[in-house]
Amino acid sequence: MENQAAERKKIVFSGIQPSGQITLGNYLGAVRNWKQLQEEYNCIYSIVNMHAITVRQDPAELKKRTLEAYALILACGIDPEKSIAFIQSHVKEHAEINWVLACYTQFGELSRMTQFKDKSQKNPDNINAGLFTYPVLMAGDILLYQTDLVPVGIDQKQHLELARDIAIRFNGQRGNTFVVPDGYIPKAGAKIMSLADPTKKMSKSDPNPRGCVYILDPPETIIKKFKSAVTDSDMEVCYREGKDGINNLMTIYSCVTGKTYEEIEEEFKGKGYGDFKLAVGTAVAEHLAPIREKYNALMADKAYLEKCYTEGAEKASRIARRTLEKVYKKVGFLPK
Ligand code: ATP
Ligand code: LTN
Repeated sequence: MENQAAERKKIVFSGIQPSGQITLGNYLGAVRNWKQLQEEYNCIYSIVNMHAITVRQDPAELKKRTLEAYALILACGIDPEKSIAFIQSHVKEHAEINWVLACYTQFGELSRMTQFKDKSQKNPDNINAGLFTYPVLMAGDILLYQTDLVPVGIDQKQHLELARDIAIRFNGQRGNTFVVPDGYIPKAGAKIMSLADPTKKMSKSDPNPRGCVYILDPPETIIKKFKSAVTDSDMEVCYREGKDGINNLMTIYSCVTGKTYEEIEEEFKGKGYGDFKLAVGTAVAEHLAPIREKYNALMADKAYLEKCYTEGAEKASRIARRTLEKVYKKVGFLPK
């Protein structure tokens, strides 16, 4: 029995919204780890287009971005032979489990979600019910696959804790049904800040593109954005409280080069911020160049992408269906 448990490969699930162009923050906080995890675990990754419509999206644009985001995660190293990569709306079980889980989630719990408060403030004319129940849909994504580990940036920690609470509650009331998932939040890169305002998270729906580095930005644009990154009036490249801009650049540099903060401080001792910003920009541009190339090749082969996401949805649905059937039985829905 013990052996059997040890032998079961852990399941990883994560998702990304096609709500804008994928940023360096999404990459360092999440997608980069997705690639590494697939060597060791059974990984399932989704382009969560159902989550994206909690904020108004132009339909043609959403459709285009969904395919682009799918191609981009493959370009970042997600291998559709090793992992399951699919588009959320293609697997109807996500919408179905959402209803049941919504009935196991409290209004008060959802009212405490900081992302809901932030997004309601940003979109005061469209505080829709979907935006409010967004974390339930996310809990469903995770719980449908009996997920053990969820690689996300730190901003998703609260949603993840809610998913755990919902699983524990459902298991407690209806008997063991779901694996209770754990988060997998990277030590470095879990919250990359905007280059234009280093007190704010780099976010793909930020209307100001200056603060955001997009994975598909050409090298010159990346270097230009880093050159104009907001820092401080100090001169020293060192990681210290209050130096938000420099700390952010050091984190990014460390993530793409593997150097420690001490090594970075040593490398830029006696040099100005100008040299440092150029070095970070160049390192990021070099790191992202192969991803951009691979992306362009994938986008030129739409038939291959279609084959991958169709097969991905079939594989995902097979797993999701088993959990959904179990859930329907546990809540007492009469079988067809
Ligand atoms: P939006 O601005 O539309 O809310 P987003 O940029 O926050 O989008 P999501 O699709 O919601 O991106 O998130 C995808 C993944 O990227 C999540 O795991 C999230 O935690 C992570 N992530 C998002 N922004 C950052 C960031 N600035 N630093 C590190 N990780 C991030
Ligand atoms: N809410 C997440 C996206 C997301 C997700 C998930 C992440 C939707 N479903 C399931 C991990 C697991 C976000 O990044 N904003």
